[in-house]
Amino acid sequence: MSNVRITAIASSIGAALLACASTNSDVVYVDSNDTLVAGAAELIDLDGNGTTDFQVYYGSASGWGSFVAVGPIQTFAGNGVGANYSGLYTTGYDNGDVFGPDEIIRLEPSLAIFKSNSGVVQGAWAAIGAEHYAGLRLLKDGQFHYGWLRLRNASGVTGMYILDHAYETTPDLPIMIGDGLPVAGDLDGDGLVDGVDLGLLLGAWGPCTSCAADLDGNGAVDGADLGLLLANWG
Ligand SMILES: [Ca+2]
Ligand SMILES: [Ca+2]
Ligand SMILES: [Ca+2]
Repeated sequence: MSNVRITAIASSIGAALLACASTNSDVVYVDSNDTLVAGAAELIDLDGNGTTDFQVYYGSASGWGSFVAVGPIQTFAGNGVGANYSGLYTTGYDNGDVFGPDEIIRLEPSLAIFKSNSGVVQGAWAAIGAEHYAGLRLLKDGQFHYGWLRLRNASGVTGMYILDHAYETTPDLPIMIGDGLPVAGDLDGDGLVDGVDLGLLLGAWGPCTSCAADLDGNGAVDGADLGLLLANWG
């Protein structure tokens, strides 16, 4: 495909979608990429103010086996996590769900996943490869803020990853799960997928290891990556 044709395609798509482009300026996003370590808690400062708000803990207990629990730091009463009715399990939300005051919110840690000594694995993240979002409620300056925390189960209880998290800076406003996520193809991170990003992708065209424009991570910047970029144009 020639660059001229690519530019023509991009221009037409861009013209159609530019009016639909939206930014999530009220949502603050953090890419964390932490691996849970046995016996340790990963600490989450949801609003980035230097004070830890939540923890994700990977531990074990007699009769239960291994578990991963998501919950607030206890000293901050009011912070909570979206959980099922009993509060035992962290609710696993998916991209596009809404988390806000209408959800069941637990003020103590709840289990994202647990593996009993008999090998039974339960929780929203039980399946290998499962990726969901926990809903977080933060009490900040006397008002509630809602956010999300994305967890991936790569290899069972022992292979949980915290990918990223985000929160809505407007108090009392429900957050759409996944809101704030970077858009694939926004290579310069300005919140738009446009001609600048297209230029960066084309400039990196060809075999390329660990480069940002290799959107599907197959070791080359090629037509598949161009398709992903164009799909998110705007
Ligand atoms: Ca904080
Ligand atoms: Ca961009
Ligand atoms: Ca690629």
